[in-house]
Amino acid sequence: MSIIIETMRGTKTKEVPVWIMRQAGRYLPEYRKLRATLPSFMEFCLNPEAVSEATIQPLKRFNLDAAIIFSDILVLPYALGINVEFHDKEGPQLERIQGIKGLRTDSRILGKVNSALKITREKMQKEFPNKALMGFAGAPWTVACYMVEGKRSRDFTNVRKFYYSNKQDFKDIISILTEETARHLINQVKSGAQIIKIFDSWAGTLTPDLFEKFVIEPTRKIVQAIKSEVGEIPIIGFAKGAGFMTFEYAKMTEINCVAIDQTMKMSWVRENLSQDIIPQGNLDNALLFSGKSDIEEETMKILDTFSDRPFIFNLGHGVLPETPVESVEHLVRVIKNYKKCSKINK
Ligand code: 1CP
Repeated sequence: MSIIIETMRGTKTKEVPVWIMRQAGRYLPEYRKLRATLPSFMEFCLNPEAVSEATIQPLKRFNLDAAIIFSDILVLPYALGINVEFHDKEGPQLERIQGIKGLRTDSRILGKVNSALKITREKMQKEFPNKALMGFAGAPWTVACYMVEGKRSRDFTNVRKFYYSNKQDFKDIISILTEETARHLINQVKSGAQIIKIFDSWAGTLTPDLFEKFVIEPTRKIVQAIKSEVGEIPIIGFAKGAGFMTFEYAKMTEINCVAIDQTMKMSWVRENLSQDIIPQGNLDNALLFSGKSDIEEETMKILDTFSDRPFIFNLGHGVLPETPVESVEHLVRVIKNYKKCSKINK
């Protein structure tokens, strides 16, 4: 069994498991080459062969313990009939919505993600039998942010304004997204995903009350729906920017593992996170632009904090497009040599 799944079940494994958010993507030359073979990012995401190749690319280079299916959180709104385009500089551009009228589900679109998972799982069983395949989706709040705002934003103030002036419409959007996200994730598990991750990248823009309503409550429903349909499956939740609300989020949603961003102090996480929840994180993604000794020092600090507790190493947020590949290589080496080093140090 993969050590990342063992860890998520509460076992302290000899090696610390590691994977990296956005581990497939523009910092890899082989990804840029593959991406250039398809005209748009959405066409790329809906091409199961290309997706499968992009998913496996980082496993070929680095000793990572999991692959995450190459897709995007905005494939779901696209499947609901919303026009979504990705532009290099401005980021994603979506047709804006003000309610749920006209939303419909095109299951053929999400079916492409499932086909990609099936192909990838088969390949991994042959080539990387000890590594796990992860499926994912955006959480309802974060996906609603893009659907209502139509593009990225620093703090999605317009979306909060929209909620306060159109409460029922916004609640309807969240409720449709909760149902569709649960279904999308259940289908991913049925297609071969062994771990699920739920990305709530904009969770940190909400007041504690709205955080309970739009982050905790929908995520809890999604986790329950998945577990009642497919049984016990490890689920990672990431409520980026949640700060002290992270602990309530982890407990109330019943996720197995909580991803921690780089703003949190790991000793505080260690003290406050209940023992049955596995922490994951939280190296600053920008640190990969520093020298090898800095990377090593900061990585060791995180590893030492959790040296006697199940823990998954990751960055605090996705790897940045210009990140030197050698830094990622070095990072993974430091993590994988950790036990050996600590023995030498003793
Ligand atoms: O052509 C390109 O390379 C486009 C860049 C790109 C990539 C590589 C986008 C557009 N999405 C992705 C892939 C992606 N997105 C993955 C799979 C790759 C991997 O992890 O190995 C995943 C898991 C995501 C998830 C995602 N998309 C999130 C949640 C995680 C996070 O980073 O916070 C979010 C918020 C998005 C929206 C999105 N899609 C793309 C961009 C540039 C963005 C961010 C927009 C913004 O800044 O608000």
